[in-house]
Amino acid sequence: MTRTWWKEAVIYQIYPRSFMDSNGDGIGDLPGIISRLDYLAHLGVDVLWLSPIFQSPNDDNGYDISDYEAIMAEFGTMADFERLLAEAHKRGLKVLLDIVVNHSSDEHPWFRQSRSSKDNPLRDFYFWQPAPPNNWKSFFGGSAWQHDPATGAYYLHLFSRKQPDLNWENPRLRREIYRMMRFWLDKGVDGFRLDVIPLISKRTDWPDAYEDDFLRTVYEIYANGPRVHEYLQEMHREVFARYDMMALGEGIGVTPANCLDYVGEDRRELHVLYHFDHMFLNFGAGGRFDPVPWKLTDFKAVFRRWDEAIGEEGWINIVLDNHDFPRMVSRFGNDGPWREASAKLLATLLLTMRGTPCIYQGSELGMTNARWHRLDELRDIEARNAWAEWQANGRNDVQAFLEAASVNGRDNARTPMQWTDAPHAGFTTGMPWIKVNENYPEVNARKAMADADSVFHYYRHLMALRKAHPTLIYGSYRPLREDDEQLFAYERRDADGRYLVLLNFGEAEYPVEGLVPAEHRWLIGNYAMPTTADEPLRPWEARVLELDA
Ligand code: TEU
Ligand code: CA
Repeated sequence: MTRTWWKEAVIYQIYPRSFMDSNGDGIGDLPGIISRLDYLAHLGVDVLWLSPIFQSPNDDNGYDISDYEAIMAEFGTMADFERLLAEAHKRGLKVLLDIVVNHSSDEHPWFRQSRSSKDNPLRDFYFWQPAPPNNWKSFFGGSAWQHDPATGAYYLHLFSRKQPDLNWENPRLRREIYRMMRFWLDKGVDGFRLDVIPLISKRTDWPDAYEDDFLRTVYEIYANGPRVHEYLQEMHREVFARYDMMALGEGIGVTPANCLDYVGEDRRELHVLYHFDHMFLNFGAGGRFDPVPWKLTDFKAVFRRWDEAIGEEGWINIVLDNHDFPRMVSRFGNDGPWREASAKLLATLLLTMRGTPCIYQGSELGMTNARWHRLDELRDIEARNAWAEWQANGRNDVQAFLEAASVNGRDNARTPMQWTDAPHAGFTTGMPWIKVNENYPEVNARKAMADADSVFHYYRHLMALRKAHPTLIYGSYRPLREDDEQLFAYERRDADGRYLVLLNFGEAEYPVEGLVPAEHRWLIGNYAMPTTADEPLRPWEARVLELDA
């Protein structure tokens, strides 16, 4: 197991649109991020992952790119970006760009040319069919095949109609992508987060999808296509191998069975990936807007399956929330009376699990889901399309939809970062593009930084602990009491140390008899150090103990 910076780093994901607005237009921007770099350095993270900052019509908030080598006008200029990169590097912060190469925007010049005529030289940069060859559905609802009047043909889009899939079968397209990647790495960017990268190889025999099981279709048909590893090995040769960089794949559709095909050190493809198995646990048959209960034993089993699969051969990114999922404290914790305790407990899981942790903006404050009271408050295309689909299926219960959106909608993670108790939480002096969570007077960075016992400072202490005890990075992972529905407990161990992590996922006290060896030292926790060795775990209590090796 080689030791590298990207295994030891803690990543912080910024959703630029909602992070900090510098010019009062209500939209976050690059100068806004620059103004908050000292905050991020103080927090103690190492790598910034910026969600897409490239030119885009923002149909899917930047995940629909119309110019891969220009900065989105609303976010600023290339000069702003170069200043951000220099200022970040000055503070020892690395920067990953989020690039979306499975699809472009339909406003990209490539697509404008491709759709213009059947014999345009760029026609085969995308997938065109005379008629839909199968029943594929988009992640955002409706058919994945869109009729285009200009040539009377249909093009493929696994996401929105404005996100046509790029045709990776075409070597000229691939060469263009690799050149673009080198353009950014030559500027000093430290790596990429590669959006839905397991989807880039299509099954061009166009087999039918599973009508009533979208996730199975994603795992078995959309992802892990016949040439995906050929493309990634070529990408590694043409791009990654030439730089000291991090290639972090969004591993939609990857399983414990095939993860090493993507991140095995000998594969020379990706360095790290994150997976979705625990993130989809509460998606019912109807997907995100059909939330179902989840069990802690299933949640724990995901971590064990993935740790066993990755073993000593590969590496993964540990994620508990991001811009595509509800806030972790609302989803896996308790955003009521135990908000701070459970936010710290989840931070303990995130930062003592084996893998590179990723903190999503605002998680360090214990930010929560918002309550969505009206449809016109929702901004996410996935939500808007889902509501249209509900109505098309005769479901007009707005309250039920808003309840589902409040539990599982992506907008929950996209409400503005809460900096102070000033209007709009200090995010903007204008009208924010999306509403601010009503709890910003209590939940904000200024208040957290002034409170030694805040979630913010707990994250700082955990990151310092992780750096001081590399066993928490590289040590083995051994789960305990896997069939317990309240306790998440595990050991981390190697030649340099042995640690026990105890996480009480509930309000009831939990006895520690039989769990804690007589010889141990309490290192950190979200309550004061226990007064006796057998003190039961208090509601939502997290404890990290050092044991004799
Ligand atoms: O996400 C892909 C993805 O897996 C999520 O969109 C999720 O599966 C989906 O929301 C199901 O409910 C990436 C980006 O992170 C996301 O923001 C983009 O919308 C998507 O790709 C298309 O680029
Ligand atoms: Ca702005």
